[in-house]
Amino acid sequence: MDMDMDVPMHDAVDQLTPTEGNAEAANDSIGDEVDEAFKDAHPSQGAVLDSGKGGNKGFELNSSNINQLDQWIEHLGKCEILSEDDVSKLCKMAVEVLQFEENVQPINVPVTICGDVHGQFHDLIELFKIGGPCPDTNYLFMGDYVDRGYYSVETVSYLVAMKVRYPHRITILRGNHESRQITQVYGFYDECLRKYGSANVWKMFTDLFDYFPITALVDNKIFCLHGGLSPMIETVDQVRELNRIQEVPHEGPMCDLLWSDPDDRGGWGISPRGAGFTFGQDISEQFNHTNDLSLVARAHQLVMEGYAWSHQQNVVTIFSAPNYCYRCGNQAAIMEVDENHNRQFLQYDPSVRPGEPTVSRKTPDYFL
Ligand SMILES: [Mn+2]
Repeated sequence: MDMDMDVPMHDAVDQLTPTEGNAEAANDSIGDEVDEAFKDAHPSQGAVLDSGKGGNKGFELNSSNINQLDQWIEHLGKCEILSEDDVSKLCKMAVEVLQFEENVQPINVPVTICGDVHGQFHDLIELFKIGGPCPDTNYLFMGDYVDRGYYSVETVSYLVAMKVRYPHRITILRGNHESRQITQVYGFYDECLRKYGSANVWKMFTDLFDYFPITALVDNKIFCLHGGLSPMIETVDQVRELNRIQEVPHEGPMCDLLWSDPDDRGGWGISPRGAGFTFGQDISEQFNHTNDLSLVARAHQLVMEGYAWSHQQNVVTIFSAPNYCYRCGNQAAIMEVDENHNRQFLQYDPSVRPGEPTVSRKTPDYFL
């Protein structure tokens, strides 16, 4: 396989409008049950976004729910799913925490910044071994918890439970896969059906995804998001004005923030993904200058070393799913930012799991 660092494998590129084989999978997965779920897919518009500066008013940790959350986290840590009832309780708690977070969630250093996980639960556990356990280490995840891997349910349940248990120690942004439409094509919907026998848990989580913050700002210097920049967004303040509590739109600024990619070509370009844009170094430099930023940190693209700089270090891509899709042979990485804003990348390989497909990174002898 010949893979450039900055270029995702062709067949690993997620597209808004799937073609060929993917379209077939989509048709298989969209049943009546989902149509029912879609009818009331939009949450009530009662969420008050700008009143939460003082903290999470809607949900208070107490000895009772701490105990419950700790039990769930222990259970999920063994890669065992929660009951449907418990997922329902967890998602209700999580809404009460996430609805008070901001579109541009402020974060302090030190923090460890992570990219795509994509249902690779055992590699997420490896990530916490490499980076240190939460809450001892502060974490920022930049989306794409579900789809592709075999354990989307366990992965997103675990991260949401950690978020509710340690709301000031872990931040979970929304990726383009935290969406009703995309999860019906790339695996999470089918996994929920398989593991729970109905789409109820899928609906609970995809309703919850609407509340995830879309960007974060580390010490006012590192702007973090899943995809990239938008031609409709010149300032960070413009992100604060968006109404994010909705399904990821097919176009517009919120869509772009979750879908765009940096590119070697200057200016704005049409994205091969069918959503978002490509943006050049001139765009990144202007955005960082306008907003007094040192860096845009984003995820969303497979990079073989787990991280990759672009645009003369105006943009960094972080990808935290090693051996993506159990076959890409890539390393994963996370980026530690310390109190003095020093950055260090920690790379890691896939965790070894008996009985699951593995791909060696080495070229077999018979190719030489
Ligand atoms: Mn993505």
